[in-house]
Order: sequence, then structure tokens, then C-alpha cells
Amino acid sequence: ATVIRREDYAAPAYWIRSVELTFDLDPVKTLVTNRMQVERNPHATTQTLRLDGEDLNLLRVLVNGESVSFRVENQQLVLENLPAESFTLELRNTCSPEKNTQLSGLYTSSGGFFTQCEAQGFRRITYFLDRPDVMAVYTVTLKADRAKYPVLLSNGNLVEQGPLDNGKHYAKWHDPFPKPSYLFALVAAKLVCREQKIRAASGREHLLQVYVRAGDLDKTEHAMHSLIASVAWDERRFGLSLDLDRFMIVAVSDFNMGAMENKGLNIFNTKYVLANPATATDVDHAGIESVVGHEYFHNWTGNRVTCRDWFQLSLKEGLTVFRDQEFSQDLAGTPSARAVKRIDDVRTLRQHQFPEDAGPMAHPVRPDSYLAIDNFYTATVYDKGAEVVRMMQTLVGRDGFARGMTLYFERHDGQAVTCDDFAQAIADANPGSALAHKLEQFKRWYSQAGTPRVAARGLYNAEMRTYTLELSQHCPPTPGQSEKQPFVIPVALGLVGRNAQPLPLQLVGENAPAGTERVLVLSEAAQRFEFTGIEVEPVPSLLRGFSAPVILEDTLSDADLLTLLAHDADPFNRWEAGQRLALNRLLAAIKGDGVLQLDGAYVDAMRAVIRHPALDAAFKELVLTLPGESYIAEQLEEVDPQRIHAVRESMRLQLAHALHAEWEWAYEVHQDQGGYSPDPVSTGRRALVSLSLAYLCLAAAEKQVPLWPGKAYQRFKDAGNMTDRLGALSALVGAHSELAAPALERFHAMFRDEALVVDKWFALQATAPEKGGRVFARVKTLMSHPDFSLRNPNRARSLVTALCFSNPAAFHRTDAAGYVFWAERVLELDAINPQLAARLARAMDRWKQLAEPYRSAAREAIARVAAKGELSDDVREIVTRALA
Ligand code: DPP
Ligand code: ZN
Repeated sequence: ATVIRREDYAAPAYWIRSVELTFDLDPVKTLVTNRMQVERNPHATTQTLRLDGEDLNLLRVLVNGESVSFRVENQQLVLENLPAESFTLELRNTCSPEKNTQLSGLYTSSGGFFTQCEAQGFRRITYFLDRPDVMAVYTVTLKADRAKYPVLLSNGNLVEQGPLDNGKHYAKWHDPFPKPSYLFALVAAKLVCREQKIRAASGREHLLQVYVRAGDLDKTEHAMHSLIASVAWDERRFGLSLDLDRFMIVAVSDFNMGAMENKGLNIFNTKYVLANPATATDVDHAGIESVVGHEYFHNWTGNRVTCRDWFQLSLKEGLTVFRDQEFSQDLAGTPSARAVKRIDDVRTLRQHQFPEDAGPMAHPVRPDSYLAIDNFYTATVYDKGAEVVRMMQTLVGRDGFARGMTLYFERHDGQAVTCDDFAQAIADANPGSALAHKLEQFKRWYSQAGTPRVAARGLYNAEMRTYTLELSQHCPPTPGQSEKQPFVIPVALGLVGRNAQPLPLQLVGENAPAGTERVLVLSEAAQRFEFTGIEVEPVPSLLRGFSAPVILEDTLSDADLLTLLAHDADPFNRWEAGQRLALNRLLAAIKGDGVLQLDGAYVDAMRAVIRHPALDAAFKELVLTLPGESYIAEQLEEVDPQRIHAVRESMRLQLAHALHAEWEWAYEVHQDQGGYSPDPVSTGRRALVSLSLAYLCLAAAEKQVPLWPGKAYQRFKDAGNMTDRLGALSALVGAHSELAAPALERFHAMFRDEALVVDKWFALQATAPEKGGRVFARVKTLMSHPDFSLRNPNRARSLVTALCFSNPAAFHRTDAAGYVFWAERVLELDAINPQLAARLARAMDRWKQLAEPYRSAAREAIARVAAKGELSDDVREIVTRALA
């Protein structure tokens, strides 16, 4: 195990310009012939060629057709005394797809062959310069049994196909675009496909295909629609068109990630392809839309312009997450639906990235070192990376950003580049902007880890009619970075008058107000902004739309927050005010005597939201959903997960009772009319109905009245779609109703053949609100359910990851049984699939924040994992950092 450092980057000693691969596919032993055109890099300091390879059996090495001497050391094939300039290098090796349980490289799933090469899976197929700055043109021939593997796919265009002897057949594919090895893909399987021809705005025709197993064709319509929408959106918003005649998506049920953007042949986790109203929820539909978009958008941001090295991962991931977020917002349409999407994205960021930035795995958006690159496919690289791109857009404007993208492609199409190159292009296209003026400082977002805290204090001078806003920033230390320099932080703001009107924003020295919303740029440790002509004392609405990934520390009172909740023109901050009101109450009780007594002001405010005639149901549902237990934990110095759970449950129960009439009303008036459609309006209505039903069942459970649980059971049985069915089931489970068990049993019987629904069945039980240890006990029992397996990543996540990450009260037990369970599963999984094991290992990231007895027990469990002799680099890196 060696630490890889960003500062050690050097161009390779050789380039591989083209590669011809031939696969004789066999599950036990696949033969790979690899013919490369290799060219010496005249600038390199060494003439030794080192090709990466892992778990391969090397049979032959020929240089210009002649056998040569070689050695294999440290998982590299080492060749010396090579011809000057260019030569042909031909290798033959075998690998064993069936034994590949890591799901990295070439593996089998449900009797077919699939690949996953990002980040370093290609070296598990053949020896290669397996690094993203080596870009080659690929020609791939696949040979396989015709009956078992009727479909043979690879990147690019199909150039030839036909029969072979012994019941085999072959297909030859050519991808005209040079690409790094991580974008290589092949599929050989028994599949069917939905296909559609489209004509792009450019006039060019394309064939779009979605490949699935035979029984799943009725679940491909939404993915196809999403793909068509993605193609159109990228043309419209950024002028980027599809550059291939054919674009394929293939669904596979064993997959470590969500999906993979291989050139022309995206391979997807079934979870992000398969959906019909009966099997997939609204959330699933939204997930498919965004992941299909994400992978498609990578075709430009990732594939046409790729990363120089893996430290630059956010170059493609942060940018592409930003693009898929914008895509979903643009499709959502209305300002309110856009805001709902934005709130969802910020919730994800706060739930996953903020804790990461505060824990032992904190790293910059562009990391400086790693042991296992797979550990850096993180919320920081993806979601904070997207926020960094969003801040650039905020600083240069939407049109300016589009100009920057155009310049980026003009400069770098076909290249492997760095995050600096991207930021430079956006700045250069907008020379007068704050981004251009402060580019070097702005780039601290790439180099400094940690979530900055922005403190805000406002002072109103009634006599002078001025409002002075003092903003200051600081960023706590993170591992390896004790001192931080100030960031460039765009603070979008408005000032709301006490009687609700937005106030005009004119800084002293300006001769006219610049509207009622503007962006201040905080770039010093502390700055003052003085507004003039402010007629009434305002409530500041800061960081509108969450204009920067920071924690805002302001001095807003309950009354201020109530004003914002009722009147802020910015829907994000309106929601935020509601969350803060809830959080203030939760934290006071948690830090105090553990008793939460809900006050009339809060209840009235929530009642007003539910009954509000103009607000969308989706928005109401978000306001009425309390902050999650992990998010609450992040606000505390010392965390007692059981106490957080108890206080939050008590608040939920009080809301259930206090707003009973409102929940009944909301439940009745938001029922679906007509058929199912996953659009934002119907989705929001269904979400509010399910939330209402959950509260109604909760209230009923306490009073032991059977009416609402009975109704929920009926709804569960009769539901016309999965969203409603799962919502009703979840209401029963969440209220610990007696009807939960029969409903769960019935649900399983109905959907036992739908793997993705069985995942939901496991996950729902693993995330049920803990009560007296029964949820944890149930999870342990479910581990031996015939449908459970650690080998399938989705299934493993549905039970084990769900418990350890999403159910703090079931996981953090005073008897440490949760941690023992965690350690056992990490070790068990590490022997099968290190990437997955390392993900699970991160459930303990925040152990140092725990109160006793949790803290000591957690340390012991981590130490137990660390003490194991044969750990993968992936897991070792996580536990070593956790204990440091
Ligand atoms: N497949 C992963 C993603 O699209 C890694 N590139 O984010
Ligand atoms: Zn991606």
C-alpha cells in the first residue's frame, strides 16, 4: 500500500495511441488479446514502461511481433530496452470474471458479462497505462456463445458482426473518440432493448437504446424519456450535442455505484433505470431522471474533456452534478418546483458532505493524497464540488457561465485537464467579474477542506435609515490543514420588512438601489456592508438559495424566523426558517432536560403553512418534515443518539396531535386525481399525503384508536402506485402499528420477484424508528432471510448500510451491539467487495463526537477492524484515518 500524492504527478513515459482488444468471453477464464500502438513520450525522464495489471494471468508479450523479456513486479508489467519512438505491443492474458466479486473490471452478473473500469478496473482486464491522461482509440472484438450471450456491446459504433464456429458469434466495435481506459466498457448478455430514434436540434439522427433483462422492458419508459430530455437539454442550455450515432444504456443488478458514463455505453445500476408506477416511487423516478442526465452529461464533461489525474475527479463530477441539478430544476419548471429541488440537494449536502468535512475523512474538493482512489468518490468531490461550480455561476451569471463553458470546450476538447483549467476558462470568459478578480483566492474552495462558518450581525439605525451588515468568516481546522485562509463567498441576500415587503438594496455610495435581491461577495475575514434608505427595521434573509456551502451563524430571533417563514420571497430561506424554528426547539430540549414542550407559536406557524392557499404541497411537505437525527447531531458538541431520538420522536408525536385536524384535511384534499404521473405537482401531493398519514397513524397509535391504521392498511392494499403503497406501509411501520407485520408480509409476497422492491422492503424495516431495540433485533433476523445476500451491493445497502447510516437510534446502542454488528459486516464484506466494505466503514466517521458509553465502544470496534491482518487498502485507509 502506497500513498499517492497529487504533487507527484508526472506525465507517463509512453502514450498509447490506439488499442485493439479481442475477448474470448468465458466466465471461468476469459482470454484477452491486447494490441497497442505505443509511442515514447519525448519529455519523459525514464524509458521504462510500466503497465498496471491486477489479478491477471499473463501469457505472452510481443514487441513489434517479437517476444521480449519482461518482469512483473508490484502489480506492474515492466518492460525495458524498448524501441525508440513507436512500436506495437501485443499482450495476451486471462482473467476470471466469475471470481470477480469486487465488481471492478470484468465480472459476471445474472449470467451475463459486464465491466466497471472507473477508477482502476481496466487493469483487472489487461495490462495497461491505467491512468486518465492516456487516451487511446479503441477497437474491440467480442467473441462469445451465441445462445447464452446474444447481445455483444462495446463503446462507439458496431462495425461488424457474424457467426463463428462452435455456436459462437462475434461483434466488432470501434470508438472514434480517444478515451482513457476508465471509460472502456463491454457487455455480453441475454438482454432486450427499448429503442428510439431521435433527431437532434443539429439535424443529426441518433439511435437511443435501453437494454434490460427480458422481464423488465415494461420498466424502461421513464429512463428513455429522461435520456431524450437530457439530449435536448444539453443542446439547449449549453449547445452541446450528442457526438455518436448510437447511445446505449445497459442495466445490471450487481453494481457498486449508481451508474457509469462509459463512452456511448453507459452501464447502470438497475435502481437507476427500472421504473414503472407499480414498482417505483416518485423518489425513484426523480433519481432515474437525474442519474440518466448525469451520465449523459458526462459525455462532454468527463469524456470529451477528461481528468488529467484522479485528484481532479471533481473537474468532471462536481461539474456534472451541477449540470444534472440544473437539468432537474429546468425540467421541474416553476420557481416553486425549482426551489423544492434545490432544498433536496442542499439537504443531501448537509446530511452527507457537512459531516464528512467535519470528520476524519475531511478532504479538499481536489484532494492531495489517497491510498485507494475509490474512497474519494465522496460527497465532497461530488456535492461540494457542484456547489463550487454553482458559486462560479452565481459570480458570473447564468449567461456568463454558459460563455465560460463554451470557452472551456474550445480550449480543452479532447484533452485531460485540471480543475484549474476549468476555473480559468470560466474566469477568462468573464473578465469583469468578481470571479476573474479573485480567481486565485476563489480556488481555495478546491484546496482547503472544511465547511466555512459565516457569522452575520445586522444593525439598524432608525435615524439614519441605514442597515449595517457585518459578515465574518472562519473555517475550523481539518486533518492536515490547521490554518485556513479566507474564502470567496457569494452571499445572496434580501431584506424583509416587518410588514413583509422586500426592501430595495442600495449600498452607501451607490446612486440607486440594485433591486431587492443581490449578491455580496465576502472575501475578507470580516467585512461590513452598509445599506441606505432602509425605512423600517428589516429581517435579513441571507444566503438565499443557499448561495454558498457554508454554515450561517446569525442572531435571528424566533420572531425573525417566523417573519421569514411567513414572508420571505426566497422559498429556500422560507423553508430554512421553518427548519431553524424546529431545530432551535429540538436543540434546547436535547441540551436541557430532555423534555420538549411544543409552543403555540411554532404550532400556529406550521398550521399556517399546511393551510396556506398559495404554497405547493411539495414545499409544505419539506417544511413539515423535521430535521433528521444525523443533521441534529451535527449541531451538537457531544452526541447522545438515544437522547436525540427520544426528543425528536416526542416532537413528532406532539405535532401529530396538535395538528390532527390539519393532517386529516391535508390527507383528504391532496388525494390523486386520475392516473399516475411523476411530475412535481403530483409528486408533492403524494408526499404530503404520506406525511399526513404517518402523523395520523402516530397519533392513533398513542391513543390506541384503530381508525387511521385501518385506513392506512386499506390504502396500502388498494394503492394504485408504489409511492402510495410504500407511503402507507411506512406509516404503519413508523407508528409501530399492529398492522405493520401483516402488511410487511403481504408486501413481500406481492413483490418477491422484484429485486428493487425487495430492497425497499429490507430498507424500510432497517430504518423504522427504533423502539426498545426491536428494530435492531429485526435487522439481525433479516440477515438470515433467504432473500438477503451481502454479495449484491443494493441488497447489502438496503439492510446493513441502511441501519448503520440511516438509523442512529437503532445503531448506537448502549450495549455496543450495533458496533459489533458493524465491525463484523465490514470484515465480512471486505473479503468480497472492498469498495462496498469501505463505504460501510465510514458509518463510524463521527465517533469522536459521541458521548460515553458510545464513544469508547465505537473506538474499540474500529480498532478491532484495524487490527485485522488482511485488510484491503480501501478499508485500511478509512479505519486508519478514523483512529488518527
Ligand atoms: N459512475 C460515477 C458517476 O457517474 C463515476 N463516474 O458519478
Ligand atoms: Zn459522475
